[in-house]
Amino acid sequence: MITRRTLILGTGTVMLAGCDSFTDSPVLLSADDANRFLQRSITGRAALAKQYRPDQRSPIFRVNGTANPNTPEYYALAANRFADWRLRVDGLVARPLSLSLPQIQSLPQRAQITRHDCVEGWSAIGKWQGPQLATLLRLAGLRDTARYLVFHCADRFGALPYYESIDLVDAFHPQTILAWALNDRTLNIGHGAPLRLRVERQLGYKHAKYLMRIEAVASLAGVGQGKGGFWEDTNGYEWYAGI
Ligand SMILES: Nc1nc2c(c(=O)[nH]1)N[C@H]1C(S)=C(S)[C@@H](COP(=O)(O)O)O[C@H]1N2
Ligand SMILES: [Mo]
Repeated sequence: MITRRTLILGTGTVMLAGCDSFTDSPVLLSADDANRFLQRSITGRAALAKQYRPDQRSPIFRVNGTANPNTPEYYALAANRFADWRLRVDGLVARPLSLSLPQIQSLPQRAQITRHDCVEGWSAIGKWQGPQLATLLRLAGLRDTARYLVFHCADRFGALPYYESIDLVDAFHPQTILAWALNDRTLNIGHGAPLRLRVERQLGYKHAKYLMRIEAVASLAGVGQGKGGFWEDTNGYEWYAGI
């Protein structure tokens, strides 16, 4: 095991200085090896999802899963154009938040054109806009014990509420945003109005629509049926649906 690593980038040879616990000798890498090492480290979980040009957007972006939550509570919120809707951010945070849509829209914004991949076998490219989830988490102040973010949605599938969860690596990934706009228009009900998660390194079912509450938790065991999401609980889908 290498316990201490410093990359010294030179012109010809690149030295990866550190202590190998067995030999205690410095590890020397050729420039090619070093490039491979760097490439591996940036294609890990922190790597960005591919972004596309505006002209590559799909002419039609399908609506999938719930197309309208169809509950009296959601109807009332939608009837008032979500003026009374609030996003709660709570659980293991120092400062619980309750944010209106205009407040969310006035935070620093990120826009990205990405491809959505659904396990059911379709994809679509669209432009999503909203604040980074990281911005809200910094406002709320995550406690040290927090390990996952749970996204509670307004809709139900049968008797069960839709929910999803991600870990802190995805929560603080720069492309993880809370989107209120698709293709430069306010999100419609089909696509998850007023706010939905975009977690671009994972499959479609992780991108929770109709967000009501984001809860920071230490464990997923007590949430839903314990597997971290509606499809994970009911159909055995993978919790980590990386693409
Ligand atoms: N709340 C909620 N979020 C959801 C779903 C859902 O049914 N309810 N379906 C998921 C699935 S399987 C996909 S592919 C995408 C579809 O998003 P879209 O309707 O904007 O295409 O939303 C995901 N998020
Ligand atoms: Mo999906």
